[in-house]
Amino acid sequence: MQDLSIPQALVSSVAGARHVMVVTGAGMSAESGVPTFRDAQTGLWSRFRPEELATPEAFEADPDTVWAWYEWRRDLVARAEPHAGHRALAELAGLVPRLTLVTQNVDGLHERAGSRDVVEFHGNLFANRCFLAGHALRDVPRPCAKPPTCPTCGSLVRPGVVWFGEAIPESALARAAASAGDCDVFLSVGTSSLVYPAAGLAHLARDAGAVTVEINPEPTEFAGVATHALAAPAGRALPALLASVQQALASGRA
Ligand code: BJW
Repeated sequence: MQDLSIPQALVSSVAGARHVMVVTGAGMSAESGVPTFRDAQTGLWSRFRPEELATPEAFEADPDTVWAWYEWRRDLVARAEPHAGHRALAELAGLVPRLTLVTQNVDGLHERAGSRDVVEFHGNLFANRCFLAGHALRDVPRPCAKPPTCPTCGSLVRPGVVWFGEAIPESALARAAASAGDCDVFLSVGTSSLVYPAAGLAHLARDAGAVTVEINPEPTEFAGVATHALAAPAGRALPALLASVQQALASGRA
């Protein structure tokens, strides 16, 4: 594989940063074999559009189908492994004074790669709660073909993720917004930059004066306003960035 050249100005910004913020999206997990959100789903699920399954209205209308889609994704994620890009982010956190990692992904791959204190902006596939009262149910035995009922209130159990039209968990939103206003380098990795409020974080950081970076093989609209755009997959760009930052720190060039 050809080496990816990282702009020296970007390396210096990261190596000298006080606070690096990273927001990841579905493209971050693509090289682990987890399809991006808008990639065609395979097999049984190819006739459904994810945007039409990830809503409270879809669950109310057909809970069994929506639950089965999430069970299929849980199986897929349980078999997936973090890749070199996930590991590079975990390692980068040890090189800079502060790194805030916000993920829109619900797959837990950052934590499995060693990242700590990850802000799960859209929840987690394995954290269930009941539909009506939000009672938390972490340990639903699997496999589980149909949504179980809540032992406390009897309502159906749903995946603990944030669907379209639902609010982002308050603490995740507050931490992410505060970090975006405080960071000096902001990396947007593997996201279409279309789904709000997550997509707004990059603009918050840019308006507050951060150096902004997009890593995406298919540049999005944000690439046009970012300080740097690396048109490469996360599994290649992040290890290359990490190696350049390590080199700069070792040679005192930060
Ligand atoms: C690679 C790669 C590789 C490939 N390496 N890259 C402002 C304007 C208009 C609308 C709105 C607005 N504000 C809010 C809205 C409404 C809505 C919204 O944003 N709609 C837009 C579509 C327009 N937002 C909401 O509804 C949010 N809630 C909200 O605003 O609540 C308000 C409220 C307040 C108070 C009370 C009540 C309500 C909630 C959004 C929740 C999104 N949830 C989902 C599902 C999560 C659960 C699940 O997984 O099932 O989150 S939707 C889906 O989109 C998922 C993702 O996290 C999210 C983002 O997708 P992402 O990551 O960008 O993935 P893709 O697939 O789109 O793109 C992948 C990218 O990777 C591509 O660019 C590839 O090129 C790239 N890639 N391989 C690097 N190897």
